[in-house]
Amino acid sequence: MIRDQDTQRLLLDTVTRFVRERLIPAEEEVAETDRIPDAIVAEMREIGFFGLTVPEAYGGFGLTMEEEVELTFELTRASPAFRSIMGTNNGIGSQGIVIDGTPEQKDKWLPRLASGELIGSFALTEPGSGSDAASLTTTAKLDGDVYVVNGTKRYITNAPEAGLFTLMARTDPAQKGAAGVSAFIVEAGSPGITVGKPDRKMGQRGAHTADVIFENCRVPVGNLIGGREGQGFKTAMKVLDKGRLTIGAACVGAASRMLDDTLAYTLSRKQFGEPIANFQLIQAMLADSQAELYAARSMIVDAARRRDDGQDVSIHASCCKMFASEMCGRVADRCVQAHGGAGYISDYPIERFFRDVRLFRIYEGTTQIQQLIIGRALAKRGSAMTY
Ligand code: COS
Repeated sequence: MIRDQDTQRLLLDTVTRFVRERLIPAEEEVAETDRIPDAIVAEMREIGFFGLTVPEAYGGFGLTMEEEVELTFELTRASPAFRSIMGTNNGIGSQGIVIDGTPEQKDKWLPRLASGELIGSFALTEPGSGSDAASLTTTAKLDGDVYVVNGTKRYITNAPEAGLFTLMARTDPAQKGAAGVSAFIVEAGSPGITVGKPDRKMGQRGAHTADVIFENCRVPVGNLIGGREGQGFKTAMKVLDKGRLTIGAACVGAASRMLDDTLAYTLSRKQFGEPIANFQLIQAMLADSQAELYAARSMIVDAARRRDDGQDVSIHASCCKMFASEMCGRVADRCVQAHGGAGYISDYPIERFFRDVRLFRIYEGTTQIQQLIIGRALAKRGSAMTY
């Protein structure tokens, strides 16, 4: 749902200009220094990028899902690291509170996430619990008016920058699965929290992940999301349903950038006396990429509209995340191929994007987990989803 076409157009224009004038020119520096310049982060705060999805009542823009994916298509034409720094505040780092938080929790934390004063982070994965998220072993033991948290979280996006974690921990050790898990809001500066060294990743330099270790960290009972134990796994899944739509949109943005760069290259590169874009075998790669890009974009907009309409889009979100991230991987591969030797040289952005987009098929649920979610749902229904 687009609430107001004029406002949306204005916002999209702002993002498009910011991407063209500020983000793309800074990509090289970010890749070299592994850091987004402070001035750019400050501008992002000023424009309101950290609060895009936080409701207006708490200082955000309160974008609908359709508005958000449209904006993400534009924003992610620049390196994924730029989205990552503000992505958790708009997605997995805030939505637990937005979706399931109590009014007091919303009042206390959402304005600070919306302004970008705090960076939010989502702590679910552990050394022994990745795809099987319900098997997590971090514990939160009630002791008077605090929960005492112990455990290690792994590959936590924005952990080095985080001011606030949405933490999933087991409050009922007798319940081994999802039912024993609760979600908490944990301030990063709390005693008993250690953030590990940033991981050395294949790509996405400028976006950081790290371990977060909890040792007898005392979390006030008031920070239990929704005020009820045993709901944390469901909160995490709801957050991921939304996150998977946004990742799908990020795949569309990255693929459209890669295709544009490749078009520019193939139109300027001459072989056999003419631009290689004139050759049918190159055109086949461009055409396949364009068609798949269009398909991914269309399904994401459809799923976003359904979510705005109040429908359960869990299956749609998995379809979008799976198709769009795999599409993005295929586009990246074809674009490197169309660049020839230049595609393997780091002077060209495609070499960097090829590494950066590999993560899309892994985080917020691997392709195989999306297959499992879709396949299970179909087996339960006994019929195809008709739209
Ligand atoms: N929305 C709301 N509730 C959900 C839900 C969703 N999308 N998905 C599952 N649930 C609920 C189920 O209804 C069930 O509740 P009941 O017991 O009351 O019926 C409970 O959560 C457990 O669900 P389920 O039995 O499906 O859990 P599984 O352990 O089988 O795990 C998968 C499901 C594999 C889908 C889940 O663990 C997953 O998504 N793993 C990937 C995690 C991931 O994406 N990690 C990335 C890192 S975070 S960036």
